[in-house]
Amino acid sequence: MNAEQYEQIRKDFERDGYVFIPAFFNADQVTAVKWELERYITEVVPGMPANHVMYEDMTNPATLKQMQDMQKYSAFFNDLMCGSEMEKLAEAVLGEKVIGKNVEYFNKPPRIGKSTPPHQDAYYFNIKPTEAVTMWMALEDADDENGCVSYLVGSHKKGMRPHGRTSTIGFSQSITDYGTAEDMASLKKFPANPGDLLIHHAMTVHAAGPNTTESRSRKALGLIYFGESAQPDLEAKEAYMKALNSQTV
Ligand SMILES: O=C(O)CCC(=O)C(=O)O
Repeated sequence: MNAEQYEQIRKDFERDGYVFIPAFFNADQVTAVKWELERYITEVVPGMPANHVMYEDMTNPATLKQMQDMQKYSAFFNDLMCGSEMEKLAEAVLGEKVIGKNVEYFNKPPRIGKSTPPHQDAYYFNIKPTEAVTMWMALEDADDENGCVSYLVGSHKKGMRPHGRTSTIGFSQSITDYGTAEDMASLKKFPANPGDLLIHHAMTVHAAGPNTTESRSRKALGLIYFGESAQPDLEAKEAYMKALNSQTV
């Protein structure tokens, strides 16, 4: 990618709060990620702490839906996040040096994959300023039937929305006043093919539908970067923890 392309991406990100880059990864790169994922699930997952691995149905390993901090257990995923093209992109959109924080796995198993509640990542991050970005890499086709990601265009400039407890495993918080006419007017869905990349700002409101298909999963990888200006916001963290502990599911 040349300097002009980076600049265009930065401008689009600044205006809309997200960027969609089709075919950012080629087929070989997608295959390499999927291979590592398979190895990881077989060899690493059995020894991972329970809070880093989530299932739709705890009693059924085939329903694996989410994993956290995969960079800590796999040099491959660490290299994908640190010193990589993704890191360069994160720096380009935030306009500062970044620190790779988390490599995540997002799957929606067929039939039972639940919707991703509308949220802003910054609500979970508790940082000030809220300079952070999430990269979402499609590993399989994602569409309306199996739960593609959607954004509210420009929502990164409209402040933090109120969040409340959900019963969704892996996404404990949902925007409580989501769905206004203004929201619906700015809603944009992003069907994606393997290798496509979505990048969103930590303040961008996003969600994804459930997987209603009979046999297609919806696998994706998420990479989170904080800008180096982002510092822990202890006040926000305290409020978040208080809300978390006081709300009932
Ligand atoms: O994959 C999904 O359904 C949601 C992903 C997400 O919320 C994120 O990448 O921040």
